[in-house]
Amino acid sequence: MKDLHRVRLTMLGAPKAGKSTYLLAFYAALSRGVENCTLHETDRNADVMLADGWRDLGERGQPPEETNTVPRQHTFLYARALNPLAHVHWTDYRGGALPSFVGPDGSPDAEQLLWEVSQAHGLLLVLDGEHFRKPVGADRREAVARDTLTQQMSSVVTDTLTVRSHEGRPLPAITIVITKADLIDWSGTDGPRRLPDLVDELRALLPAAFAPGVVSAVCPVSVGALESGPDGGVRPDSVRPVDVHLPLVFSLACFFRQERDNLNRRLEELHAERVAARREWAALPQGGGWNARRARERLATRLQEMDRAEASMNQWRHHCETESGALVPMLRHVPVFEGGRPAAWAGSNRG
Ligand SMILES: Nc1nc2c(ncn2[C@@H]2O[C@H](COP(=O)(O)OP(=O)(O)OP(=O)(O)O)[C@@H](O)[C@H]2O)c(=O)[nH]1
Ligand SMILES: [Mg+2]
Repeated sequence: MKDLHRVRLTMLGAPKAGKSTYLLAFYAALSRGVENCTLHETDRNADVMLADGWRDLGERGQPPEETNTVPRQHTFLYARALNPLAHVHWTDYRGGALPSFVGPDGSPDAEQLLWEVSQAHGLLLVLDGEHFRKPVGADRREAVARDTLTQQMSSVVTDTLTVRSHEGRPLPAITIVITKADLIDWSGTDGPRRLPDLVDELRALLPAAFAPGVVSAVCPVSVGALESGPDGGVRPDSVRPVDVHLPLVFSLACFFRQERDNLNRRLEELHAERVAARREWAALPQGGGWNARRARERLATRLQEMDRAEASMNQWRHHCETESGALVPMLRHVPVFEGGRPAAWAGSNRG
């Protein structure tokens, strides 16, 4: 299994936004499998902890403990149709890490969070759906930005986007995860909320997610209404996860598309190199002496190396194409954007 891709995902969100509960539901759904896609925590103890956490919520109505300053790190093995494809690195931070200071007087988890953001293939910006029950117009925008920490998120995200653009490194895919979507009235007669309106409100709160060159998606998710029972815990029958797999599906689809595009670029460069080597070969004097023979041998070896590199890159390219091809249709109801415009290749924009 040494040829697996490594995918780094970083989740940012305010305290109590629902990150840890979401992670439990997400793992419960994907360890069981969704449309042939599965995840498995590679560390047996961490796997048991996640499964226990989910059981505690469902059976005893006990929500996860508040995350402390030691982040919980996970490495999941992602497989599709039982083929292991990638190691997904995912860390659960306390919400308090985002607005904390870094450096000698700051929190170590805040420092680690910033480093992870700078390396991540995908960022999951977690916003509590509680704030989006009603439209977020100009009158409430600053208050919601304060409570959801979108101000801090924007600053951290803008920093990594500008640095990476400057260095010519790929930009992270951004998923705006709206947790507790069960609290939002999507269908009622009394002024139901519409997803496109929510997206417009998010453009104003998190413009970085809609910046040029950025691929982003908006995913409302829910773990269930988590209603309180008579004993004060959560009623087990109110645990009902909806769409919790979609942020991962989107992040992986973007990863495989980005890898494919990257390989396409490298294959083009290889093609240009091959044309140059053939031209060099043709320019050598016919027959020629020792020097020309040596040059021909050297060029023949280079061309053989290029053939091998091309074959392996084509194989990976095909693999990435197949994987993104399998994941993209699962995003049919997800609003996906490229540079802030609906992405023609995905989601609800696809014909
Ligand atoms: N209605 C509803 N409540 C939820 C949902 N997900 C989480 N909650 C509630 O939100 C609260 C906070 O959840 P956590 O998962 O601990 O939040 P967190 O973001 O990990 O918090 P910190 O670790 O302190 O940063 C808990 O009381 C959960 O029961 C959901 O999908 N629906
Ligand atoms: Mg937590």
